[in-house]
Amino acid sequence: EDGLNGWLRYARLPCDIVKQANVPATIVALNATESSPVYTAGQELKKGIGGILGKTLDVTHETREGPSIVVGTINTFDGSSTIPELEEDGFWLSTQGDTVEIIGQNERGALYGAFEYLSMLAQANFTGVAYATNPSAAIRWVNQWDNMDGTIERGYAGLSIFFKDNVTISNTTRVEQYARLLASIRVNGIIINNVNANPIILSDDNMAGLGKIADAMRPWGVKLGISLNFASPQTFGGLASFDPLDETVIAWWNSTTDKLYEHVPDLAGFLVKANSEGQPGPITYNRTLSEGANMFARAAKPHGGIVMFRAFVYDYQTLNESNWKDDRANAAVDFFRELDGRFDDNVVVQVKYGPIDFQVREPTSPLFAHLRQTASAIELQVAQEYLGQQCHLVYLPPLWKTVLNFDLRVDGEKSVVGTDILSGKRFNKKGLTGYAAVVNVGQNTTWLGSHLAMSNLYAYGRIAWDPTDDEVAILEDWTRLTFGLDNTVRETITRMSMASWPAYENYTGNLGIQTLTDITGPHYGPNPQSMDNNPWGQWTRADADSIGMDRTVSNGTGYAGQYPADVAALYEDIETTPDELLLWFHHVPYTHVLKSGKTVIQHFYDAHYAGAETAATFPQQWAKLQGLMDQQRFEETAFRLTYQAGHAIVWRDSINQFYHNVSGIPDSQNRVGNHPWRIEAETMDLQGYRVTAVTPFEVASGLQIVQTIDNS
Ligand code: BDP
Repeated sequence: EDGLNGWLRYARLPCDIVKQANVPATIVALNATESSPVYTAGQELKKGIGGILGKTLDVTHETREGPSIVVGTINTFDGSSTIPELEEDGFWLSTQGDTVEIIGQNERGALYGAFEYLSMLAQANFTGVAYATNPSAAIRWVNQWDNMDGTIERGYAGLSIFFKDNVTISNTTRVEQYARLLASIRVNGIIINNVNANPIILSDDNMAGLGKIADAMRPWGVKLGISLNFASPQTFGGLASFDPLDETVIAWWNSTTDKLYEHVPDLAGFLVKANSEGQPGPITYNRTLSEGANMFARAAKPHGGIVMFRAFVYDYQTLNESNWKDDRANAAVDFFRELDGRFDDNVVVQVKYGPIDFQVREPTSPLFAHLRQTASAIELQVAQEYLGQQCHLVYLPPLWKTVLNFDLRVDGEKSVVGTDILSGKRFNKKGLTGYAAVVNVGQNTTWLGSHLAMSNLYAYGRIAWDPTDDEVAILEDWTRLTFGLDNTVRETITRMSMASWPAYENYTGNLGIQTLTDITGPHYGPNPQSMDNNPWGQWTRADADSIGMDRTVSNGTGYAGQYPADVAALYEDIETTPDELLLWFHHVPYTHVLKSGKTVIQHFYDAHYAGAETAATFPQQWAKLQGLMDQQRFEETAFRLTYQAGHAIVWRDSINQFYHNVSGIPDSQNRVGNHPWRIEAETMDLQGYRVTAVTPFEVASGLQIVQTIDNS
C-alpha cells in the first residue's frame, strides 16, 4: 500500500468479525444532487461498507419502508428520533434499532456523521450508539503553503497538488482525494496558497482555476480560501499604491473580490500575512494592521467571507541582537494589544501557538488573552518544520495540548485556550473562532512524506472538533484505521508515538531553549551556534557561563508581563517557572540547579542521551511488526525510523559537544566528548585536505575542522 487512502482504506474485516455486523441493506441519502455532501455521504457509505464488510448496498434518495441507513439534514429527516440540538456542522448518529440515522445540522454535518459511522465499522465497533456531537469551533481550516510555481514552502512531500508553473493544476483528482481526507476529520476550509503570497493567483486564468478547485472540494464540504499579497494592487493591478485607505486601492480590492466570488460563490475568505518577514502591509503606509485587515474584511463581507489576519507580525530588520530589551517574543502582543476592538466583525486574528515560531516547546501565546473583542484562531503546524520535517516520528498532539489546555486566567477567571477561548465562549465570539493548521501535503502518495506523520493530520481534525479528545484514543483509532486491528501494531505505534515528542525535545532543545536547529537555513538538523546573533530573533543568550533569555519584567525583556497577572507572576519567579520552560524565561548559570536536583548542563547532557536512546528503540520496536502489515508501508517506515535513530545521535553529540565546549563543564558520566569508537576526521591520514582551527571554536568537537586544500 502506498498510503494514498490514508486512514480511509476500508480494508475488509476478517470473516468472523464481518458476521457480527448487522448493517441495513439500503442507504437512503436524502439529496440526489451529485455535488451535495449528502449525496457524497451516500456514495461514501456504499464504498466503505463494500470494502469493510464486502456488502453491496443500494443507494436511493427517497425514504422507504424497512431498515435502512438514512443520511440527511435535520430539515429533510422525518424519522421518529428526538434529536438534541445541533449546531452548525454538528450531527446526530444513531445505530440503535433497525435503522441507522445519520442526521446533520447541515449537509456537511451529515457527511461527517457518515464518516463517523464508517470509522466505527472499520474498527469493528458494532455497538449501538445514539448521540449528537457539535464542533468546539466553527473554523477548522488547513493552510497549505503552496507556491504558484508548484514548490511548497516547508513542504516535505513533493510538489503541489494545486499549482504548477504559476497556474492552477487542471487535473483535480488529488484535490478531491485530499478534500475527502479533510472532510473525514471535519476540516471545513482550506487556504491553498502560501502566506508569502504571489499576486498572480488573482489572474483571470487562475480565478477560473480556483473555481474548478472549489468545485472539486464542494461535494466534500470543504470551502476554498486564498492567501493575499498586500501589495497586489500595485504589483499586479498596476496602481500607484497599495495604501489601504486609498480609494482606488479599496475599489480595486472590492472589484477583485467580487470577481473571485463570481468564480467561487462560497469562497471561505482570505488569509493575510502582512508586515512580517519582508512581506508588505499597511504599516508601509503608516496605517494600522486593523486598517489593513478591515480593507479585506469589507470587500469580503457582502459575500459572507471572512479574513484570517495573521498575528505573526514582526520586523526582523529592526531586531537588534545586542540589545537585551529587544525580544521577538514580545512582537505579537505589542502589535495587536492596542488594536483589540478595532477589527471588523468578520476578521479573525490567527495566532501561532507560541510567541516565536512552532518550536519544540513554547509557552502559550499571551495574545489569546488580549483579543477580547476580536475573534481569534490558533495556528498549529502539522508540517514538522522545526520538528524533524517528517523524517522523524513526532506525534504532535501532546505538544498542542500544552497550549490548548493552558489556563490563561484572564481577569483571574478560568480561560483555558481550547475550551474557553478558541470555542468563543470566554469572550462571546462563538461562530467565528477556531483552528488553522499548516499542513503542506504534496504529490507524494503518503501525502505528508511519511506514513506515520499522517497521525498528526488525523489528530488535528479530531482536536479542532473537540480539544478535550484524548490523544491516545485518537492515535489508537488512527492506527486501527490505517494499519488494521492487530493489537501489537496498535500498541507499538501508540507507545512509539507517545514517546516521540518527549524524545525529540530531549535530543533537540530542552528546558524551553527552543529547537536548537539551523535558524538561517532549512530549520533541520542541529545548529546551536546559529541560535544567537541571527536576525530572526531566535536567541538563547548562551555564553561561557550561562544560558537562557531573561524575559522577566524585573530584569529582562518584559515578555512575562504580557500574561494576565496570575500567569505573569508564575513565570516572573524562577521558583515557580516550570523546568521545561526555565530557559525561555530566565537566564541562569549552567550550574543552576533545577527542581529535579540536576544542574542545567547535566540535564542537557542526560536528556540528549535519553532522547537518542528512545529513538534507538523505534526501529527495534518497528521490526517486530514485520508481517503484521503490508510490506511497502512496513519497509518505508522502517527506513525512516532507522534514519531517525541515527540522526538523533547526530543531534545528541552536536548539542552536547557544543555546550561542553562552550561551558567547559564535564559530563558527570564522562560520556560527552568521550566516544572511544568515534573517529575524528582530523585524526585520519588526509590527502587533499587539511586541518584548521574553526571559528567559533565551539562548533567542532575537537575545535578543528577538515577543509579541502583549495578551500572550496
Ligand atoms: C516560519 C517559516 C516561514 C514562514 C513563516 C510564516 O520558516 O517559511 O513563511 O514562518 O509562518 O516558520 O509566515
